[in-house]
Amino acid sequence: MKPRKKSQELHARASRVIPGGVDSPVRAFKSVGGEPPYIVRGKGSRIWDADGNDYIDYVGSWGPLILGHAFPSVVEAVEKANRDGASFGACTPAEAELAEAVIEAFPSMDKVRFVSSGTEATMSAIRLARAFTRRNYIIKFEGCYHGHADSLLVKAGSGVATLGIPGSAGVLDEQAKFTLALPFNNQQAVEEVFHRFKNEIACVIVEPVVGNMGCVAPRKGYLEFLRSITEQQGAVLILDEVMTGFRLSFGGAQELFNIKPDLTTLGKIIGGGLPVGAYGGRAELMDMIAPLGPVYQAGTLSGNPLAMAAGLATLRELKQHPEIYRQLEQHSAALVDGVLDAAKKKGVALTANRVGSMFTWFFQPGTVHDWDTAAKSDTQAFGKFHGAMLEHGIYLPPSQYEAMFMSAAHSESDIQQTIAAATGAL
Ligand code: KE4
Repeated sequence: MKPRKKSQELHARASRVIPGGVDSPVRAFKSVGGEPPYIVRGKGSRIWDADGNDYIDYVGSWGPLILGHAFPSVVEAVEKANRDGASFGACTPAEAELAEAVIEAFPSMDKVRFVSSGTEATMSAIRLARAFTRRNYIIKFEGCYHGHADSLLVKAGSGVATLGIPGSAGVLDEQAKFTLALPFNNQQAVEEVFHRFKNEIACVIVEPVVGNMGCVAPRKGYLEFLRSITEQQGAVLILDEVMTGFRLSFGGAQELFNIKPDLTTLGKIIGGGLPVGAYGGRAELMDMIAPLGPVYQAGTLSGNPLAMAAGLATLRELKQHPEIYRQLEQHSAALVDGVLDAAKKKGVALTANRVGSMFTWFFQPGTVHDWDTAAKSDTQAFGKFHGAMLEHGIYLPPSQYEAMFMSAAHSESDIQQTIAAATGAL
């Protein structure tokens, strides 16, 4: 590993003109310490930094790159589209093509609208749910992240307060109080709030498998419970599959757990590395969206040709090679178990959660099933591990509370190299 001198110079330059030198906070490495490598190239399972160091990458742009970096058919599709013009702000054939592919994979959707980020998707889905139900309150869960719209940057009030409080400066109390932030995997908390706010709750939005407190799976029956109570109470169930869509299976978590939501949000993989988000669901709701109905939502680059081309090429590859999901399962299981074994041999307190190719090692002895248990992790120990793995050429998400991602490009030898590195890093 060469000293990351060029990355340091680049970070000093960026920090003079961009807040924290980053365009998204987690990239600043604040929660693991040290300075971020500046990435100049990716190919397959690897990325290279400005000093010529290469790393086996388990971030994969936070989920989109299920095929690996610079996948040939994705690169070609974007290059071809670009030669015909990057954006028109007009109707183009590729939008319906990608919409049909998404709807075929997600039968809970009659219609889908493309936007340019997961944040736009969840923000729009909540606006639609409020319009459809004519209700104000929304339920989200602590540890789940749905992007940075004001109504979602909210944390749980203390104890009985229940009403949300701002999770960021600049979010008004008046906005936050309509968001009820509850513990994940806790049915009683949801029942109590639906009782207390009878006929006032517009929707429940949930990551069906959480990636944003680290990976946390729903307890058996939990998603079915959310589906039935929202149905009984006339609330909209929004499955935020920005991370899990096309990741956990071609039909996402809703296929894996056989849950039919009213609305689904997507992103990441459907853009193949370019900016795309989407929200979709029953026509009864989606036909309320402008220009058909009273719910306004718009976007200059929504459905742009380059992003559509990247998404279509990615979904085509996944559809033509379903064996990819079996390989992702096998490689992810081998890696997670290999590192757990190494930790056991060294007497390091480590637990892991994994669903398919999303996984997290938590530096603690317990089991992690919600934010409170996740937060018991030793983040210092994680930071040390992260830094040591980086020195061994392994690039992990720079936070204990993020999921890791396996791609179809990761090989057996990548897995073995990573386990060997972890054995030294623990
Ligand atoms: P974006 O606005 O970042 O495209 O999507 C927001 C979002 C919505 N829903 C889920 C389940 C998500 O995971 C995300 C974004 N994920 C994070 C990674 N934990 C993006 C990384 C970042 O913020 O830099």
